Amino acid sequence: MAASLQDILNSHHTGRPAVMGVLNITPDSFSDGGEFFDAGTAAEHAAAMAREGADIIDIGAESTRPGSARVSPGEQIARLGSSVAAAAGTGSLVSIDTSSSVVAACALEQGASIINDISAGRDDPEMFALAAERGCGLVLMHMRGEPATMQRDPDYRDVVAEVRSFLAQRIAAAMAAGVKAAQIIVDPGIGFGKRLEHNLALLRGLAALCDLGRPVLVGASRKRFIGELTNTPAASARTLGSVAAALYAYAGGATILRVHDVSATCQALAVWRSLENPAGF
Ligand code: HH2
Repeated sequence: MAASLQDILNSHHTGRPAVMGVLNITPDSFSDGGEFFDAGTAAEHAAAMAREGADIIDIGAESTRPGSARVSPGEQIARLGSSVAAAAGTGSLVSIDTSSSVVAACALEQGASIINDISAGRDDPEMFALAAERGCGLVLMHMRGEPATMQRDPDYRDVVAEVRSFLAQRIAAAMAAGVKAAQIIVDPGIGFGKRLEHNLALLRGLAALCDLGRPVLVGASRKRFIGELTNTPAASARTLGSVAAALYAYAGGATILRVHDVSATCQALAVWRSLENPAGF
């Protein structure tokens, strides 16, 4: 059975993994750009991911791949059309991947229950007030710089400590604006202003982020570091590497896994969890 919002927000206590399936309604996403750009195809893909076991469908109308340009709130809303309502009708939860409070408010009206803000409330000063008022889930993600510039020679002294301290600060800022701790999910932002070694260090160091006391979301699926490690240039051919990264992240404490390949990830998690919990069998 698909998880409730409360299940997701408590998943760091229960250890129940939640699979978040990606639905990009964009012409240019690195992983699946253009594939789901019309309303009918988007709704079908949402329904397919729900059937495959997605607890959450994460809908975005702005690509955030390195070098991508911004998309205005009006254009994001136009691209979304009725896809949030269609995805909410599948029985999965819906998260809206946007840094704009106007787009987020529109998606919440249509049935979304989580705001996935890759800017962690830095792009739009109204975002925290909206999340506070609506009591929805709120993903705060780490990003160095902006998508347009973030891969220009990113450097850290201690990437895990710096990401942890950034997320702690953003939790404090959200709470100062009235968001409850219990609404918040944190995310190290794999691939956002990070080189290969930074991504690997963060995946190895998830315990430090779990220590913030909130569920940890990891989005490693099809990302460039998997291509670099395996010499797989085509993002769509990175499923097996993505599943390995998702399992490793789950074993390291992440309970929300943002993935393109829902069925493969759910199958891998089912086997992993059965092996981990002999009492259940
Ligand atoms: N990654 C992407 C987009 N949104 N949100 C969170 N919380 N965490 C992530 O790691 C994350 C995210 C990038 O992946 P994708 O949506 O496939 O590509 P694009 O940004 O090009 O649409």
